[in-house]
Amino acid sequence: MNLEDTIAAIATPLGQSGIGIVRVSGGKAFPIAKKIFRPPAGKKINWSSSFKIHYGWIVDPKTERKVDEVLLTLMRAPRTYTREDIVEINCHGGPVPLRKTLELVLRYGARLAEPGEFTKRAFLRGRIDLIQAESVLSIIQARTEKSLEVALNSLEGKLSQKISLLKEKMVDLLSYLEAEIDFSSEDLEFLSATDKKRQLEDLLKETARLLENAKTGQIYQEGIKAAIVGKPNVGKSSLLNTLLQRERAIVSYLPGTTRDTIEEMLNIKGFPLWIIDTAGIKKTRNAVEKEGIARTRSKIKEADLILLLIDGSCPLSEEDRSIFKEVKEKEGLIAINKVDLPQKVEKEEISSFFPDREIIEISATKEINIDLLKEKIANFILKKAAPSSDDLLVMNLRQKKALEEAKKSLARALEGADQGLSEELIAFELREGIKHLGEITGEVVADEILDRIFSRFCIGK
Ligand SMILES: Nc1nc2c(ncn2[C@@H]2O[C@H](COP(=O)(O)OP(=O)(O)OP(=O)(O)O)[C@@H](O)[C@H]2O)c(=O)[nH]1
Ligand SMILES: [Mg+2]
Repeated sequence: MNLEDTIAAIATPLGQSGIGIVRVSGGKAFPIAKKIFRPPAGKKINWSSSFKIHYGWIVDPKTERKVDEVLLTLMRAPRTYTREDIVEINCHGGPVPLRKTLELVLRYGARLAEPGEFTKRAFLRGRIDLIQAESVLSIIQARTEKSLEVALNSLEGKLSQKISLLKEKMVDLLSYLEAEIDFSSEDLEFLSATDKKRQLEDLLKETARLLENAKTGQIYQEGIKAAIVGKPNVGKSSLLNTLLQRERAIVSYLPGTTRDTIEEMLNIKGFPLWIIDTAGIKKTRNAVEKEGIARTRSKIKEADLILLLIDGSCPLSEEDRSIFKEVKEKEGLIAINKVDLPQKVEKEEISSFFPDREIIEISATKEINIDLLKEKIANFILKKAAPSSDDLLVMNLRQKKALEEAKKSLARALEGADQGLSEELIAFELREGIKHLGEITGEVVADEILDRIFSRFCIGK
């Protein structure tokens, strides 16, 4: 990627919309705009102005034919998204005016931007660090208000600050160790052995806390998975439909209707909840049903929460009992469905099997106690994602892995200090830890990793 190029892209989705934006960034952005933009007759544009919006037309300079009526925004470096000159052209939101305008921009010296290249430039030019760059993607992909909140925290630099602070402390400690190594012949001690250990312990604790906090943030961002599980015909698909308020899954009076698992997102108090409808578990020789039930079992493993559904209108069967055993180890809620019908189910037996679990009585089709069920699910999530006094932070897998590596280095350094190993060894581990923290913010990061990160962005961002 050449930073000297001027890049351009359509920054809005292609389709019919109110407006669509062509974005241009780089040294040639203003000269290109001058070439293809015409203000209304008699008006002049002050091209050295910045953050000004101008009304006019995009024209093809070869023929002076009008391409679109636009608003042109001029933004001068360095106070821009990429720290380069940026021109944004607000066209009418149709694919033809947008493509035609982009074509002209490319003809006069820009090249098409790669996915995420605008944000990559913001990072490479030092306006934001890698955490902030990645948070831009999280903001675009946020599913609920809570997901957005944690992504915005990262964009603001709250996670970056925490990581930098941790790193500074490690660098401080490292400098003491290095001084001792340099002056080892003079037998100088800059920091007592106890102080070193204490500092390492503190650093380790802080790292662990950050990781813990990020786990909560992850629930805010990615949500949790809840699988509706039960024997055939208890009303699992009906419950899914009622929760979603639309007829997503096929419901029928025939047992064994659902064959494949269905996964949909529900916003519960701002948390994304992935709700999974599964095939009813039973003994079968039918190959398709067997496959469906195998999928149910793998979803049970994957799920954070099992919503065990029991049909209240009939007595418990062996099928119910064997499902009880299958889900006993997983966290979950129990709901007795079809309370609108005469009840035959043995509630006592269920409570004696699950002594710590509350049982909710619902009707999926008559919509009885559905809000209560949602409330219980929300409580379950809140218990898992206990808000801490700190800012909510979230890390993606890449960031988390690097922080975990840093934690391992710190743990080894502490172990070394405990065993009275040489300063060199402890210093080595600290240096490793610092390197891993640098990977998170992007100070030391390989090109392939950067490419991988930004390729997930859309073009024009
Ligand atoms: N009366 C009553 N009938 C219900 C209720 N919930 C579901 N049903 C009926 O029970 C039958 C089975 O419902 P489904 O939602 O298809 O059951 P399922 O658990 O998904 O069944 P499988 O996909 O076969 O495992 C249908 O006839 C539903 O209309 C309820 O709350 N009350
Ligand atoms: Mg079903």
